[in-house]
Amino acid sequence: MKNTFLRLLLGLGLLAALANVRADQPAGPLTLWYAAPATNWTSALPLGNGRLGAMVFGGVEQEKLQLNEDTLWAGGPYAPNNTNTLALLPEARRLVFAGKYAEAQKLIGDQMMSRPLRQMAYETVGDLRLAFPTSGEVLDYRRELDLDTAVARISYTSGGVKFTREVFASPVDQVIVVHLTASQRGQLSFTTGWKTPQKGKVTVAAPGELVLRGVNGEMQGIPGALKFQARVRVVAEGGTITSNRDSLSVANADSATLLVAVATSYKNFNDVSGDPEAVVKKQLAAAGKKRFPKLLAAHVAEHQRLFRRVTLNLGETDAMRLPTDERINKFSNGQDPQLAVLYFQFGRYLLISSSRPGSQPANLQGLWNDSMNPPWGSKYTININTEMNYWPAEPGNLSECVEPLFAMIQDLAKTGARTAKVMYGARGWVAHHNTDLWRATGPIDGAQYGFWPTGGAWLCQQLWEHYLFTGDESFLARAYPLMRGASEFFLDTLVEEPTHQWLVTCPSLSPENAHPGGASICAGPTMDLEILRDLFANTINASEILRTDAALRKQIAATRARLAPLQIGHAGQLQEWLEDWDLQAKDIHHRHVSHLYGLFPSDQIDFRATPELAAAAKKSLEIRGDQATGWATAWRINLWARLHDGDHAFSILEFLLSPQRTYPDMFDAHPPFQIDGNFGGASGITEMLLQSQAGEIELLPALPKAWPTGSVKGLRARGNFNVDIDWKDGKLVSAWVTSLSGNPCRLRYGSTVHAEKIAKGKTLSWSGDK
Ligand code: FUC
Repeated sequence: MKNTFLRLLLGLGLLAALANVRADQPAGPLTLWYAAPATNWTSALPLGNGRLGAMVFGGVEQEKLQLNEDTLWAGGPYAPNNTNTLALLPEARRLVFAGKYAEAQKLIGDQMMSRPLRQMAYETVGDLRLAFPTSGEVLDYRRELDLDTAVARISYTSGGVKFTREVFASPVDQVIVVHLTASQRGQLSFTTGWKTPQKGKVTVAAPGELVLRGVNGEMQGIPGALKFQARVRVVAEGGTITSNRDSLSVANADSATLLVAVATSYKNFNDVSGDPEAVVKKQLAAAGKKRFPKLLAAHVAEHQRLFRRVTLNLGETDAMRLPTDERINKFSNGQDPQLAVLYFQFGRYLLISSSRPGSQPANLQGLWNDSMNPPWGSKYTININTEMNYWPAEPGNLSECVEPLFAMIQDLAKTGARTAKVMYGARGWVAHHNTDLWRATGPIDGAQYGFWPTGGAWLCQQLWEHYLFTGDESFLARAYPLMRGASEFFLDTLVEEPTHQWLVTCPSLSPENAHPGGASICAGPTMDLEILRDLFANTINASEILRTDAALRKQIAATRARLAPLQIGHAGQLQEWLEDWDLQAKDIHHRHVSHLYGLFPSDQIDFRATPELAAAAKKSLEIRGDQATGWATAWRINLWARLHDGDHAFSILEFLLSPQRTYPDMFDAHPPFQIDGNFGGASGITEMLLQSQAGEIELLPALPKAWPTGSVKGLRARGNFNVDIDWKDGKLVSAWVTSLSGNPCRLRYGSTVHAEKIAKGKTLSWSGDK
């Protein structure tokens, strides 16, 4: 870059960077900021309103907004159930119980998987590009994302004129808004146009409006069945707007506002008859009636309604004045506790931006994807990743952001009922390790990853958690049929293993780990039994609360009692499989720690209630090691927090928040980018400060030495409590617990316990004494 200031800045490092923090541009504590434009996608800044996403690059001469709409996926409605599977199930089971695992895996892989073998991918819309005239020397360049307002800002001075860009994705007006200003009249000129890898055509619609019409891609032989439309309207103050063949040029304006609307013809997984043109026209007509300040104010108010519910303070240092990418490079120096706050709040920001009522749930990349063929299709991997996305939601006071996941489970209960019937001859519904926009539920990719029938059952855990956190009985009435259907599938498909006559899943696998039998396929992996113990308990509890299905309840309870138990192996570890295989597995450091589901997110293994199992889980964690892919690292933080070892959890957080696992824009690096690590990391930070499983609200259960003094406000605990905590010198100062349902409350700080029924709406303050 021909920019002497920037070169000096890079050369002088810290000092120059500090000097760049100008008095008129303070870096708010919840701001990500950079001294240069993004050079690649994982440096660009994410915006989203749940449905519409943008990655903002902030180039001086070329602005690029890479856009997503969350229903733009490949393919169309399809039903990939394999009609041969059912007849082959007995033979697959026979092979597994005869110890012929590799043969079972081969049979399954060759003949029992979904057709097609892969699911559909999430696709980019393309880019909105803005080309600005060549600039002279650029001074005071700054690019930032303010998490508190959900606005990205770019500013710089060129030729004595200060230029600014503000960009946001409004959940209120359902458009992306780009506002451009210049400090002197008539100085703003640019040309804008679409660029897309999709099959699309660009036309000028009305004066100042540019339309991209397209159809989605074919995949795996499933033809693209979606139409989509992206439409930008340019409004300029002063100057002129000229329509070119496939672009619009603004010349000598004072300021300009671009409104961007995108929609597809997706209505639901079975219906693609929507009219995207009608939708975007309506959205632009409505948003176009409002001036920029009004659009901005409505956007900020709606964002802050959710975002501002939680505040976290872990102490502030001078390191906060550095650009965010430099802070990530230096986090392990231990001088920047506030970066953990930024990471936590970035997680909450990403959830608000990628999952709002009415949108699709957050996928492997949340909402943000610049490719037609992203890693793992940017789908919903439900053997950990999608569940992890929602771990921070309830404790992080973003309960309504889980709604898209609930809607997806409702869809899966329909498509998965077909899979249950056709492929297993069973009642209820089943989903395997992945799903997509079309809610495919069969086993995919390969037997060793895909033939795992417990994905839907795990998702159901989120239904029960929502009830535990909110106490919402009408929600439970909606959730119960989904839980019952998931349970029924297993009532019909669990089988007796020959040695102990325990009930187990078969064939199944412990996500995606190969055991020493030369395969992943096995019977009764520990994780399945843990998930089923939860699913069955939740279904029983819900049926009691709702006073329904007494006979079924009994049957579920009898089945639950016969599930294979948790076992401790010869190394003192929690066994991952029915057999004591852990130390002979091919990869004893495997990223998945599936059998530790019982410790987190579940509470079947508890630090106090089941100390032997907790010690075994700890042993398993030690064998696995601390460093893994992004999400797997994040899971380990949560697990160590549940083991009440805050310093160990923190040391893993240091790795997660290093350049090895965090990109410059703070996106999680699997690598490649995958958003689950962001959400799992935010959850891990919460678990260090507050836990509420096992019938207690525990304050500061895993506070690391690195955070001696701080406060958190607005976290939520099971039982529908709001919790604020202050601590100093590593000790609790005071907690304020507000009961939102009037439930009994049992508080714990270390070995001190206090039980009190706080009346609904009342707050108890407690300093940790009896
Ligand atoms: C699971 C994990 C991988 C990756 C993929 C999307 O298969 O094992 O690490 O996260 O999902």
